[in-house]
Formats: sequence, structure tokens, C-alpha cells
Amino acid sequence: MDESKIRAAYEQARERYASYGVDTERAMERLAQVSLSVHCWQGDDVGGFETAGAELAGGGIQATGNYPGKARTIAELRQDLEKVFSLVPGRHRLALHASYLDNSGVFVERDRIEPRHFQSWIDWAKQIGIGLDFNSTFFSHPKAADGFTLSHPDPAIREFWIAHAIACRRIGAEMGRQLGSTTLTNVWIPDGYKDLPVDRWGPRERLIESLDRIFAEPIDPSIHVDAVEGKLFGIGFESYTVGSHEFYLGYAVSRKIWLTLDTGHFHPTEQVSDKLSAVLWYVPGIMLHVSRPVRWDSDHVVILDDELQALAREIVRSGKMDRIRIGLDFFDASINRIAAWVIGIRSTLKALLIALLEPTDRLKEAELQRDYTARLAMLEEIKTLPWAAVWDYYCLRNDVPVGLAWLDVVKQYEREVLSQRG
Ligand code: RNT
Ligand code: ZN
Repeated sequence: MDESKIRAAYEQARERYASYGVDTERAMERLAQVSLSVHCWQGDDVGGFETAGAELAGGGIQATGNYPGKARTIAELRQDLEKVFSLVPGRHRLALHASYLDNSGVFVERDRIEPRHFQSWIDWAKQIGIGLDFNSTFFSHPKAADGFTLSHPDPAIREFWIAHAIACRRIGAEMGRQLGSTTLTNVWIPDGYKDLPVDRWGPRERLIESLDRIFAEPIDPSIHVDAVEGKLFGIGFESYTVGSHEFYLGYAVSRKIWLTLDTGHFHPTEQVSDKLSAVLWYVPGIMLHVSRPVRWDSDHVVILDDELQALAREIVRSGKMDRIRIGLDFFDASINRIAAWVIGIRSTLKALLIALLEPTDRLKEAELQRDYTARLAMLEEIKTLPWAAVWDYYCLRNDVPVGLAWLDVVKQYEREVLSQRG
């Protein structure tokens, strides 16, 4: 696209928005402050690098498709991520899973992992100038094969997973310390039953005990914070999930830790966008796992749909963006994985930009005046304001491809790099 045309379209858009009292420059400045926590696991179908030749993900997590070219090594995953970061505006973070450790080819059990197994990630993050987030990995493991981890009836298995989670907090803290950017370590466990349980109480009681032991050691919140993530159900875990939303909401509130809300983990008509203003009063912060639920799958590539826009509006309107972290959580193995990342990231940023361009004060004013007619009229009218011209200009200003031009870069990368992978 012609640069002068992008600038001209932006100038027109700037004026249109100004007539609503919206400062487009300010909106772009604020968007530049947002760092998404980009999930590493889109790049290799949640495989990880514990053993040569990625394991098939377990614990109700399923990446489907066999699009060629997935990252087989840490070096390949980093190369892919650098490509992704070059195609999206802004400076973002990377969320790692414990199973993405760098063990130099020597297997290390999960209860034995140490910060040194992530030192090469930390060095790489420092080199490219990004922060890191972390996740303990409670799935795709023989000790999780029967569907229970931290709530397992066998104390020895619980001990194993508790040790894993404690190790992960220490690793997360080390990431935050070395990078000078607060690392959030997230706990999600698959625990649950396929069919109707008799005892719904025991596993939850055991989970509380395990979590309390995991979080016992205090860590300076300026370098590291903890979060827990609930879920409604998983494939093969349809009847009962130990760590349900209510369970973790209560846990996070009572223990003063962050709550992770995954947009794919609720009843289909329930919306996470409505939950932010209900929950943030009671927890130190909310971590979002932005995803796209489609029927029984919770992890389709994020697109600019109504719910993503509603979520972005609520984040921006809250005025509390420092206490809401935006992580991504999707995995699609049926399309080019770099493209999947880029589509999800760019869509999330677009949604945030649209929200930042909202004439919120005017809308609130109408609402307070009980002029619901004006409120609805304005909400409909602003949907078609030229936000895309601001987005294009923002990409141009940030030296990343404008419009679909990023796809050509991905296709070229596919030809030159991905297609060479066996
Ligand atoms: C699973 C959870 C969890 C995982 C990642 C890989 O349902 O959403 O966050 O997707 O940790
Ligand atoms: Zn998630």
C-alpha cells in the first residue's frame, strides 16, 4: 500500500475521531504501552522440548491438524517467534511452559527443573528485549495420565506435582529478576472426571492443601506474581473439573493472588468481558487467556469477533490496565502456525485500538442522563468510524507490514524455512 495514501487516510480518520472528542495520537500512544503475553505453545502444538520428538499433548488439551513446518527445536521456535514479533506492532512478552525447558538434550524430571534450564530463554529474551511469563506444566506426563495431579488421591503423586509447581515459581521469579519485568506464573491443572463422581469434595480439599503448600514461600511481587486458572470442562473430563471457576475465584480472593480467566473456559453464553468488573475488586490482578471457544473446543485462533471487542472495551474502560494482563492461549495445527500467531495477535491489538478510540466519556454521559436512545445510537455509529485507517497508520509508524502484506512475508518464510523442516 502507498505510504502517502495511508497517511492521508489517517489524517481524515484523525479529524473524524476528533469530532467525537477522541485523540487518535493518544490512543496509539496507549496501545504502544500494551504488552501482550504471547504463548509459546502455538508454535509446536503444545509439544514442548522435554524429550526429542514432541509428545502428544494430554490432559484434555488437543491440537488438531498436521500442517507442515512446526518448530522441532528451541532454536526453531525462537526463530519463528522472532518472525512473529517482526510482523506485529508493539513490544510484547513471551509466555513459556515448563515443558519448554532447555535441558541440553538430557532429560530432567519436572520436579527437578531449575532456573538454569531456562537461562538460555532468559538470555534470548534479554537480547531481543522482551519480558517472560511462565506456566507450570501439569499435562502430557505419565504422572498425569489418570487425570489427576495436585488433587491426586496418592500423596506421592501430589508431592511430585507440588515440587514441580514450587520449582516453577522459583524459575518464574528468576526470569522476573533477571529481566527486570514482573513474571506471572500460571497454574492450570487438568484434574477431573469423565463421568459422574461420587466424591466432589475430596479432590477439592486436596487441591487447596497442595496450592497452599505451593504458594507458602513469599516472593517479591515486583519480580513475580502467581495466578490460578479454572475451567468448566475438558475433553475426557466432561463431568467434573476440580479446579472450576468458583473454586479458583474463592482461592485467589482468599489468598490474594491473581486469577486467570480463559475466554474459552466458560459456558457458551457466559462472557469473560462481563467478569472483569465483577472480579477485579477482590484480587490483585487478572490474567486473561484470550482464546476463541468453538463448540467443545476452547482454543481456536483469536479473531476480531464481538466478544474480543467487548473484552477489549472492558479492559480499556476499567482504567486499570496495570492490573489486567492480556495473555493469548490458542493453538491450531491445521494452518501455518506463524500466521495463526500473527492473526491472533493483530486481532487482539485491533480490538484494543478500537476500544482506545471509543468516545467513552460521551457514552457514559448519555447513560447517566438516562438517554439510552443516544447511547444506542452512538454505539452503533462508532462501529463504522475509520479505525482501520488508524490501525494501518499505526503499523506503518511501527515499521511492520500494513494490511495483508504480512502474509507475503509468512509465505516466503514458509518457502524458505518451514518447508525445509522434516
Ligand atoms: C487449558 C488451559 C491452559 C492451557 C495452556 C497450554 O485448558 O487453557 O491455559 O491451554 O497452559
Ligand atoms: Zn488457558
